[in-house]
Amino acid sequence: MMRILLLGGTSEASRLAVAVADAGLDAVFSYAGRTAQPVSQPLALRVGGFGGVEGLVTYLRNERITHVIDATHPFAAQMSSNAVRACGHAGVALCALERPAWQADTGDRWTHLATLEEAVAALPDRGARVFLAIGKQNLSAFAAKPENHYLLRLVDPPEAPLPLPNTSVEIARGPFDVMGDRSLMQAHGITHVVSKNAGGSGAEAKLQAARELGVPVIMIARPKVPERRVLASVEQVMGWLRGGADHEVASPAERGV
Ligand code: 3Y8
Ligand code: NAP
Repeated sequence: MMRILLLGGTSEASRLAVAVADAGLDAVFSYAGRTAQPVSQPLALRVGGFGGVEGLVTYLRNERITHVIDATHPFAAQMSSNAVRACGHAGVALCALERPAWQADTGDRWTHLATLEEAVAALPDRGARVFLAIGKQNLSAFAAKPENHYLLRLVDPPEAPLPLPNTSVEIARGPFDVMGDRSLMQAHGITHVVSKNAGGSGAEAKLQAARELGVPVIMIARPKVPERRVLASVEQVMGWLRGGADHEVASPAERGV
């Protein structure tokens, strides 16, 4: 009897949850519990970590999960890695629903960097007005350059003091639109945008706004995650679920690539 664990937290996960609910499939939607009021979902909900790989194996067995869909964010590398290991250990089918990385377009002024630390190093030492649109978890790396002004966009008001002295804080949950991001960046006289290569449409507006304003973008590449079957659309995932976990879209390893 099919029972699905949907690891959520992205727009794609929310769209998939609707398709899974509409198909009447037995599924649980999982949030990490990073935000105070995550958007509601049309599936049974669980919130919080599982307790590492072992905790996830126990959960999969206790809840008789037959399929895991990792629809988390491309930067949620720890969750994705745990899912690969736990599903391998528990013999549960796994696929990832992942949106393609953004590609620079003509007129874009992007600098591609591999890590957060390289992004900090790429900023001026002082005098820049930086739109740090990377959330809350990675702000402390930018304390290495305290003499810039940082515009932070956070989902919830910060509970602890921020690790940066010169900040403006915008509390907002995406998805965002170009008009809004453009006027936000103009209002704050932004000279640089720092972005993770999240892909998808929910966070893309700032890149379009930067292009229109001629503002350079520091683009942080995605972290590596272990090999697993990756699907690119809700329809492909539904096909995978209908077709049974063991055939349909073969994983790259199965295709010998
Ligand atoms: C808790 C669930 C949906 C999902 C919406 C997407 C779009 C809007 C854009 C910017 C970039 C950022 C951030 C962002 C976006 C979507 C998507 C996306 C980026 C929520 C959500 C949870 C989170 C966690 C949060 C992180 C933070 C990252 C803000 C809900 C709203 C910056 C990623 O305060 C914190 O601790 C926030 C932490 C992880 C990255 C970070 O390191 O701080 N997302 N975001 C999920 C959970 O608990 O499991 O609250 O409703 C979901 C969404 N955020 O259903 O419509 O699909 O990407 N999320 C980034 O891209 O860099 C904002 O400001 O331009
Ligand atoms: P992460 O660093 O990869 O994961 C850290 C730990 O958080 C995991 O080991 C797991 O704890 C727990 N966790 C993460 N996602 C979970 C989920 N969906 N359900 C249950 N537990 C989860 O993850 P993150 O980058 O903090 O992302 C957390 C959530 O925010 C995810 O749902 C992700 O989709 C969403 N999100 C993240 C970003 C981003 O930029 N990172 C952007 C948009 C949305 P245990 O080890 O205890 O199981």
